[in-house]
Amino acid sequence: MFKTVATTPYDDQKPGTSGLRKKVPVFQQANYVENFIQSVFDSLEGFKGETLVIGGDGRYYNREVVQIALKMAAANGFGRVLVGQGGILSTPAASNVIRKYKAFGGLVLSASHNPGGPTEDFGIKYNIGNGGPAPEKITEAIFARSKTIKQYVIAEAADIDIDTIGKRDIAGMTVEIIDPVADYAALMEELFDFDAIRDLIRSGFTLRFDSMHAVTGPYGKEILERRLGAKEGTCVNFVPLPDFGGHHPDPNLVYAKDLYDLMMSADGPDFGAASDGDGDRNLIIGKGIFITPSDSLAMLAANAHLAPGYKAGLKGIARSMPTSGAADRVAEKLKIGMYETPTGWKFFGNLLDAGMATICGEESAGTGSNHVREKDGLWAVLLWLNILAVRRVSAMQVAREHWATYGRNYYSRHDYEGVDSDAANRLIDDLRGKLPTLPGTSVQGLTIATADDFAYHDPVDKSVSDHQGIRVLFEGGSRVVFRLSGTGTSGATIRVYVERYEPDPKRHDLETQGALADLIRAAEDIAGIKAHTGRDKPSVIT
Ligand code: VG1
Ligand code: CO
Repeated sequence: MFKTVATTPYDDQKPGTSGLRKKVPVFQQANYVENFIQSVFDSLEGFKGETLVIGGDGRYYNREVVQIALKMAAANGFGRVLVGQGGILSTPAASNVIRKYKAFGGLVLSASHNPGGPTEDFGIKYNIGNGGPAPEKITEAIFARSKTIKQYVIAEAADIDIDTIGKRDIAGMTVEIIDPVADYAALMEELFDFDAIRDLIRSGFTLRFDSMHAVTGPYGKEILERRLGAKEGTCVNFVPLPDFGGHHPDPNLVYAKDLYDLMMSADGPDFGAASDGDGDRNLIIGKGIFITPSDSLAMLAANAHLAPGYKAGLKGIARSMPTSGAADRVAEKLKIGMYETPTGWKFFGNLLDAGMATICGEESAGTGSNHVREKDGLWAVLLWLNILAVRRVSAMQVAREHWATYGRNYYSRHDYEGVDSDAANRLIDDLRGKLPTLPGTSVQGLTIATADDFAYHDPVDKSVSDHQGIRVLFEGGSRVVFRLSGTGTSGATIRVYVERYEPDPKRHDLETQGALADLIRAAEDIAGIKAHTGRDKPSVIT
């Protein structure tokens, strides 16, 4: 019933910021998927007879990998696997299912916001029993194993029906095909005041939710339209497609420009939002105002107590290092802990498990809380709606009042995508070499206060993660941060994060790029992006 298959290692199965991401043809190489999944299982202990969760964002190759993973889970000794119907589970929904059914862990099949299709991206990520991405200790073990793997085990069984809800069997292991939306929707009803949101919508408040042809379509339809009574047509691009309709399912001002343009128009709805390929990111745009993800984190934290799930207040806030300091001011006012972690959700898990943080966020359109251990796009939308339903003001007013109280952190990220990897590494190495000489010097009229290579000391498990981004802080609180992306699949992406703090309400109406112009020039002067890469402007500005 089970067979052992001899294999040879691949040398490139190193999980990045969020799992292993490669082009589909790379995953389609002989034994590539099998090697990685076996390396995952070989890096875990004590799962015999336990439950595994499998689900993905529905992109191209999702269904094939679900079948392989099921057969390998059976051969490796799992007792039961829960699979989202059709192989679908948004990333936050997968996290919830792992927690709710006390699974040992889960395989999340996604390349998130990266494009999908036969020549585009695919990804596999392992999540642990708390529902969150495996910590570095495990991802490092998986990579080490993948470099020495000699064999894998798999059930010799026919593919099983993953499209019909119900219980079946594969080589003696139970497989339960579950509704991908039901458990998640039930959790949202526990956290938020659906009656208040329904009243808001009944009073004429209009919204649009753009699923970008990706996984949140069925979640948005069920929750926003069916349960909360938003009119049909509120959800757009809600049918998940294997190639996301040929688009980038990345909810930012570039790839969700239609939504942005609508929200800036006179007859646009009151509130607009979008989510990414796997449903963990959110884009929030109020009528006439884009809310940066860093600001959204701060505004949600400041108002979270208005939602039933957070009425007891927050224990603490955590943000990734490149995320703006807006949330820090909220934590200061609330007199709660504030934690600064490296990029990637895996670093929040310990803080959430230890009850040190309740809300977490990243500048890359990720916000979430202790309800799961992933960022959660629709959760952020619902928290915004709950806050607006209680306060009965516009998103614009929420933002203006927030800035008046705390000051405004102008913020932008400039990405240089598809850069030659050697050139990108040299740029970072050169920067690192320059760090000791930078403090005290001036660029573009700004004086550098400190400069370092961010290292994170996890306060819970005491692990240390080095080289998590170069930070240059200027006198007065502005800063630029440089790091290389860990989610791309071709060449390198250099990310430059730029931030200026502006306490004066009279200066809260500036255009963002203008407000950051001297810092953007300073970033170029410090890093020599053009000299290293030949690029004189970023490919994406968010
Ligand atoms: C990017 C973002 C990071 C996010 C990660 C996964 O990583 O910057 O904040 O956690 O994507 O997001 P990088 O290494 O490319 O900068 V997603 O929606 O994959 O799940
Ligand atoms: Co995502």
